[in-house]
Amino acid sequence: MSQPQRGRFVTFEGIEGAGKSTQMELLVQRLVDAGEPVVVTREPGGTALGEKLRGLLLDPDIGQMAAETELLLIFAARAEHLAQVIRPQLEQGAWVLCDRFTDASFAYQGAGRGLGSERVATLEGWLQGELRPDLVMILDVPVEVGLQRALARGKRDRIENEDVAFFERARSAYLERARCFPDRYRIIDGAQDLESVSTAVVRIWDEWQQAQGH
Ligand code: Z5A
Repeated sequence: MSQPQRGRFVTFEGIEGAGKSTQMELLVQRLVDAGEPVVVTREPGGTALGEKLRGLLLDPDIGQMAAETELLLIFAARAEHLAQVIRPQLEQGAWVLCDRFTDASFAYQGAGRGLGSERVATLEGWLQGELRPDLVMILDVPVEVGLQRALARGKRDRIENEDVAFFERARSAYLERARCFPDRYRIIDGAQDLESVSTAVVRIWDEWQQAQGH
């Protein structure tokens, strides 16, 4: 029996309130409508253990946590996610759409917390080997816009309690990564109205799929 072709791994990134979840749902619907096998997941999380770790990471009652602890907990959840969901699903030929992945660690822990990109890259290399997202959609919004949208939902989680400078560093890190790897990254202006953002996402998606020969 022939092996299924490896699936595709697509991630959505951006600071809080950038519109990742909203736009991911839109693409999921397109893939489902086309009859494609789709797995929708998120980080931190995506497995039973990962969701428990997410609860700890975002719990405002925990308060301060050493940046190293935060990074290692995130990668612990990621190791489980890779083993239980991402790798097996890609091997079976599924489209794996993930709300945040390792770019968020470069942005939030590497830049936001100031741990630097080398430590993140070391863990990335150890746990992921050669595995990287095939496409990273970065929804880019000014920090004030993102925080306003996110905070309109109510209670802040532990990371949302950070100051504006933290999110500015995270935003800059995302944009820098997109500049470094233009073949796999796309930046979308997420500050536009919902319909304009969706149109931009779909256009990028269609162009990318064409370039992939789909
Ligand atoms: N984290 C980390 O530090 N390191 C890591 O490696 C990873 C994660 C993987 C949880 O992530 C936290 O984990 C996150 C980073 C950290 N920090 N925090 N806090 P998350 O993705 O679950 O949490 P989030 O970024 O806070 O999600 P979010 O605020 O829901 O953002 P979003 O998914 O980009 O936005 P949304 O849910 O699609 O939209 C937010 C609201 O804006 C909603 O009411 C929408 O209706 C509205 N919206 C969306 N688009 C628009 C437009 N275009 N116009 C107007 N309103 C809009």
